[in-house]
Amino acid sequence: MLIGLQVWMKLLVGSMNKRVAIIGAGPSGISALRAFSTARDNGIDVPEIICFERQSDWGGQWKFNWRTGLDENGEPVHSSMYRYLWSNGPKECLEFSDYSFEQHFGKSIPSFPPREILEDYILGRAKKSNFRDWIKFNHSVRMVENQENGDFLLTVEDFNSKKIIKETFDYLIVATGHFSVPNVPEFDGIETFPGRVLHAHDFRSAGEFKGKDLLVVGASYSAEDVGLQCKKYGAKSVTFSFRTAPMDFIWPQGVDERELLTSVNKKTVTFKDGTKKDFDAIILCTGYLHSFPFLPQELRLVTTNRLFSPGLFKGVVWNDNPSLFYIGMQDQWYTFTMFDAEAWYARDVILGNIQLPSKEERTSEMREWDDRENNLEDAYGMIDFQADYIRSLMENTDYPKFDVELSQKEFKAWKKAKEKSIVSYRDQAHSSPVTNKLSPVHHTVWWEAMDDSMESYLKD
Ligand code: FAD
Ligand code: NA7
Repeated sequence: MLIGLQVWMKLLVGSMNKRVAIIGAGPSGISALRAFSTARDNGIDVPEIICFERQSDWGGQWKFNWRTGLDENGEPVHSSMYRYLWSNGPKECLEFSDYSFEQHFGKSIPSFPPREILEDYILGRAKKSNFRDWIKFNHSVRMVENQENGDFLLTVEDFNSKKIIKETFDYLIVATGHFSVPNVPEFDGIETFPGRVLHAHDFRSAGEFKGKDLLVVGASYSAEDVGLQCKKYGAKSVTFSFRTAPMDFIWPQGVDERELLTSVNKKTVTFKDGTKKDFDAIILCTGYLHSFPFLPQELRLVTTNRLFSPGLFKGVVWNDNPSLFYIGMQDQWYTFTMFDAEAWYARDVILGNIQLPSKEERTSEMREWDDRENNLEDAYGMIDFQADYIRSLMENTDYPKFDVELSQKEFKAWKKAKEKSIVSYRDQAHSSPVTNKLSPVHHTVWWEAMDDSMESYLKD
């Protein structure tokens, strides 16, 4: 009760002399920093902002890490990205409405860029925003305590000074991502398998599987991309194993889909349909866990990878304590644009520009989104759901408008192109909802493009 009252007092008093902690300087944390720095640049008084990032640099997942397991500080390696990763959705559908690709690269570029290009784009906007000194790198948040007066007490390990620091904040924004802690199921007999068994989180290079018979468990984005890429770079065969439903794409020769494996006996894997096959390696593309070991139970988001995040009003505000915000916790069709829309919303609640409705009203609106998700029938419905969600955020803030309807259309065209050909959807060109221009076609078809360097990609 006391905490509830204090929180409301804070929201009423506004942002003067307040402190905001952001955890994570990946794309979501960067969106939050951008939202506040934009207000600051417009002459608005903003609170003191401190962003804690446990890696040595910004970019989150997009900062490729050759390491697996633990990093140089003994922290779990964050990034799950791998060599030769090309965007799996059209870049037009993630384009910042306040910083277009054309503005960054000085020309229009094709629709499915490799990782390095997207990293350069995200960081390009960040570098121009003058907020890097708000970030404390090599700082890992270990514990958050919600104090009686409503403040958040953060315990942070500083790997530079090797010290533990404690600081209090009025508001907390959690932007730690949710594709980093692998979900690793057990399969009967897997300990007898003589080859390499790894989760997609530890996958770094398709070259390792050249000439090999590969089993990929899972039927979603990671499975599709890791498996297909291994085939592209020379795997002898790729077998996907699904739990619920096959991906059912028209696969290239040497790729097939089977029901879930039931057991492993040395090299031989048996599937639910009774078939058997020998493999050299197994990659578990079985998704990730939302993990917030630093948060106490009452502040902790507990969810699976879904569109509506339970407990979060507008997918952003912790309903039980509206001084706490999460960014980027949803299953992601939209990414950077959605993180921006969420960040602008969180910022405006903190600045007092948005007055939140009562808890009952918030709960009722959340129930509507939850019901809507539970009744979705297909991927097209999911795209519409997330587009409407972004609209509902944007109508409350001054995040520069972009053509959401066009982005929906482009997402659906992309989905259709994938159904038509999984190896050539990346050769299509999409239109930008920010500039309204149709992007050029890439000089080399993706299936034959082995060089993913920036230099090669940006060639005309
Ligand atoms: P992250 O990028 O995960 O960043 C979170 C940050 O929080 C990290 O820097 C981490 O070090 C930091 N952090 C975590 N815990 C702590 C702590 N306790 N203390 C301090 N700092 C902490 N999206 C696309 O749009 N297009 C794609 O093609 C695409 N491909 C993907 C491929 C893979 C393999 C994966 C895993 C994801 C892909 N994504 C893609 C989605 C991707 O997750 C988002 O684009 C984006 O990186 C999410 O940003 P985020 O900031 O929410 O999380
Ligand atoms: P997703 O999209 O959460 O998918 C996880 C997949 O793993 C999905 O097909 C699940 O099957 C499957 N899964 C989960 N547990 C099991 C078990 N126990 N057995 C078999 N299969 C299982 O994660 P992704 O890694 O593919 O994608 C996440 C992000 O990373 C995405 O944004 C990409 O761009 C990169 P189900 O269909 O639920 O039966």
